[in-house]
Amino acid sequence: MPANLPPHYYELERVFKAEKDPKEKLRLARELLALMPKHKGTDKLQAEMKAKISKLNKEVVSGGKKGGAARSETLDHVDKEGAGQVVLIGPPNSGKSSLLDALTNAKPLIADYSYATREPLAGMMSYETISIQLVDTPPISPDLFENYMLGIIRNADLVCMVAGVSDNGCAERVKYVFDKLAERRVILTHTLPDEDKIDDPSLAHKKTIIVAHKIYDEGGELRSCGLSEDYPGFTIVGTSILDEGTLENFKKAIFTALDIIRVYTKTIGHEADFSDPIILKPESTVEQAAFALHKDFAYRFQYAKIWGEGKFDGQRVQKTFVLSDGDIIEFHI
Ligand SMILES: Nc1nc2c(ncn2[C@@H]2O[C@H](COP(=O)(O)OP(=O)(O)O)[C@@H](O)[C@H]2O)c(=O)[nH]1
Ligand SMILES: [Mg+2]
Repeated sequence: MPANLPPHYYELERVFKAEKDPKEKLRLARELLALMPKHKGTDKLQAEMKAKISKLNKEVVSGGKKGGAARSETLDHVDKEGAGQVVLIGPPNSGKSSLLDALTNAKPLIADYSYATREPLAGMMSYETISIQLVDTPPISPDLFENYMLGIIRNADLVCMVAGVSDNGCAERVKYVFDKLAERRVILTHTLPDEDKIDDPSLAHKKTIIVAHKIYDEGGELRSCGLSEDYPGFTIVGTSILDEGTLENFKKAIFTALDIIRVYTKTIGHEADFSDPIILKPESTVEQAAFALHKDFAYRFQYAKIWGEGKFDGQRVQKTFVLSDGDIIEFHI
């Protein structure tokens, strides 16, 4: 039986074979396995790739030292929680840890010296009816680049590039981060390209917003460092730890950039449950909402009733009905 591998599999395989860094090689191996169609024709190929993954995993965990002490943590991956995972990256001292501290329950080390943050640290941020996960990270600069940052960024749903606009050399420091990541095949972009227009599958395009942090310098003067001229098209949100309103704007900008909708459920004869919405991509249908809730639900589905803006209360709809943010849905099975 032929394997019928997708054309970009071979491209990615070439990149995989040439890659020397075991962590990146491991990530590429997992990607290749995910790309393989799962049928009899690829059984052998799948088994071989799984064996490679297992070998690379051992190598990464032992830090490349044969027989060396195994490190329990893998820094290149943070388990996702909540409605989306947002990674805060940027040059040293720009205020990444201060933002995590101000917006979540996490307690990072904040310091006026560079390189205080040594490892990724996650915290949960509440936004209206949902929680969004923020991940603080070590800086990216000519003096420090942690390879695991590539894994962290590739896994995230959204990147926030935190620029300290009252820091000396802000523009160059931010440019360094964009360039360094591009050199490692991670492209920070304001709009994701259509999947069928991506020529090089080894590139990861990551949706990014820019945070113009420390908009007030120590003298209270309003600052900027030319970000809107240097990065046209990007959402740029001005923030300061000292100004609660700017932090609220930042939360809203994150929610908007995540590009998700919240759909609430209600059971027949009860009020809607606003505590735990189903998180979906925009333009999702009632069927996709049912599927996200439970596979069985989607199969047994008869019809649904919808409440929301621009609908009649309790309007009866079929599974192809397209949902909007804030809709309430009652499944009838
Ligand atoms: N003026 C001003 N300083 C800030 C602000 N946020 C953080 N800082 C200071 O900037 C320095 C670096 O902050 P930190 O959060 O550790 O930066 P990180 O290295 O990017 O994690 C600390 O001295 C903070 O007190 C802000 O909004 N305005
Ligand atoms: Mg920090």
